[in-house]
Amino acid sequence: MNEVARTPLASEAVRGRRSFLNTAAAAGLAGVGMSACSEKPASAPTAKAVPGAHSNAGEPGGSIHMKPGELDTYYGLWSGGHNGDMRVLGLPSGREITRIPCFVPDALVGWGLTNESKKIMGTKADGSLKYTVADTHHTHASYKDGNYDGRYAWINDKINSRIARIRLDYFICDKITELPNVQGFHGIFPDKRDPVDAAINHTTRVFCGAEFHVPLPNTGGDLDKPENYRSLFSCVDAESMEVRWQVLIDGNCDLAATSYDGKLAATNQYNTENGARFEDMMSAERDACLFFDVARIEAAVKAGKFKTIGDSKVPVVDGTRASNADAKTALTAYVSVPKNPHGVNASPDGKYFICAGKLSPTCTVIELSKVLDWFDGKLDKIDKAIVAEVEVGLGPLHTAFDGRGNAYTTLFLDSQLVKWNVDAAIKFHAGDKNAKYVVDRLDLQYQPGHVNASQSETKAADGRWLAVGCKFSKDRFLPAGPLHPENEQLIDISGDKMVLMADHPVRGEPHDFIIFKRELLRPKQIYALDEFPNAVKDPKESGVVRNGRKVTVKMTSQAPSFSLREFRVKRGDEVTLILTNLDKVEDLTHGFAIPKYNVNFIVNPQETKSVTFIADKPGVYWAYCTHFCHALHLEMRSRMIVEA
Ligand code: K7E
Ligand code: CUA
Ligand code: CA
Repeated sequence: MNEVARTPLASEAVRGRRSFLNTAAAAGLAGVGMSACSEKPASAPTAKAVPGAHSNAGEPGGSIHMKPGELDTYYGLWSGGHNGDMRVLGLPSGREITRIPCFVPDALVGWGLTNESKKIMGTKADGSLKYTVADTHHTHASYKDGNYDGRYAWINDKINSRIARIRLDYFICDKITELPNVQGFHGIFPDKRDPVDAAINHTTRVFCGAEFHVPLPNTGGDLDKPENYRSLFSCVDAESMEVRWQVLIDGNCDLAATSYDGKLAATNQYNTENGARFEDMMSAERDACLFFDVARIEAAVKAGKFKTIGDSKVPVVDGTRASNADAKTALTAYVSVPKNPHGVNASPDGKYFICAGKLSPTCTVIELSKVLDWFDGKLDKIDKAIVAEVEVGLGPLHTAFDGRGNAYTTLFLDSQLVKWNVDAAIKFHAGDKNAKYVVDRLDLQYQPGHVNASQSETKAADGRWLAVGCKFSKDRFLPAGPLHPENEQLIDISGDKMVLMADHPVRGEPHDFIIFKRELLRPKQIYALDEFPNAVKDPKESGVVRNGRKVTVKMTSQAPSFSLREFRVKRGDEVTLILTNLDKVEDLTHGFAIPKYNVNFIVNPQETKSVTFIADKPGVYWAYCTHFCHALHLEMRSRMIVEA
């Protein structure tokens, strides 16, 4: 009887669900209805009464566990370190969603194997890749009105002085530029608006600092004269990715930052000594934070006041101390900071640049308006732009912000995160010894490097989440041999006290990352055929075209088959195979592998890729789809016949 009694209730529930779906469909929201897993919105307050039924994700103090099917509220773009890629994370869960290959080959997508990716990466005369190693550190995204606009992100390769651009519509690398005449290219930062044209309120330049000194040009001269080695600060055009100009400086560059008004770029310098040996680089008591007046530099370039170095055609202006002593014409300003500083970060209110001390237990706060006063001849000494220099702990490296006036600095030696109030630090520095600027401290595991908070480097800093890249994980994860992962820790900063929420192992070594609201991106999930000039737009265009020993094989894919069941070439032919995936269904990716020919790549919906190889081994080769696509995925093949 009980069963019978319950039946009407169950069918009511079914009817309720159906009618919900129908309502949604009627309102033109069928897609939303289909993906919703309950009649109640996930954030319905009543759900909280049921433990475990609601993730609380996104609420202060809430869980960061995502229920199955629940999407993260933030994107994280993480540098992939010496894996040479960029990683995309969902936050607050910390789930890795994808990796975007840039500087080094990637076997999943065929990056470094396809002709299109090789063209972006750069090849030698024989067609092989120019570089297969990289060391990515910093990633930053393009701005509009002081916030991310979802167009591009950039990432650096320190080893080979390259900067890569990521298109954030497709999450792919589309350009790589190698900077001339520099080594140890480290910090990058996009500008946030134009210094002159007020109508340009978005990123048009990316600034790049070079850490190592080299002979200029580095072609065999001055080998044993380190005192002649120099370092350059470079500006890359955000659209063309050409190097616009470079500045010859005293000392080196480390990290980079830009002002919200577009007027200044900055870099911290730990080696103002121009030392070539360890001890020399630490001999001076104070190093510098170096500011660049972007408009003046570009005026100097326009006026022809530059030289070029070696084979490079890039204009190089003189930003050395001796040539820039007169504030009213200076291109550069050297603000002194305690010895061997690390990161420099601009506060989201646009007022301050903060240099972390590294070897000094301090952070130095430099006021932007005072630096501008110096350039205008209104401030007699540039160091008067320093409005605070306060002790925060041992080994300060990088600083993030919450948009509520607090800074969060990693302390590498103390293995801590220190939360400190910038206004209170300024008051303390001005003599108010009652001003308590340290708000909170949190132990980290272990030895933190970069730190960033959600939206921290934008005007929309929201003080919600903060992540720290810990350089050592030691005992935090299951032991898996001598190589330990790094420990990315997630911290809730929405309250007065910082709360450690999660440890995530990551493969070494991400260094830097940014975290921003998911609404800022509108990624496309299907390519446009027109993005590819060589697209095979119709299966009828498929076939083999011979031009002497060069053979072009055109093919399309539509689950579960390739347009050519077989194709014939002759031994010794140079074969270029072009494959367009004509499937338009989201998530319907195919692979294409040829045994013994070292070929494997994938084509996403409406994407075209090509590979070129010499058919040097006669025989039958079953080219097959490597990416699960259909119930008949295993049958999805083409037969390459190489005639002897
Ligand atoms: Cu501190 Cu390359 Cu930004 Cu590493 S750098 S942590
Ligand atoms: Cu196509 Cu698997
Ligand atoms: Ca130094």
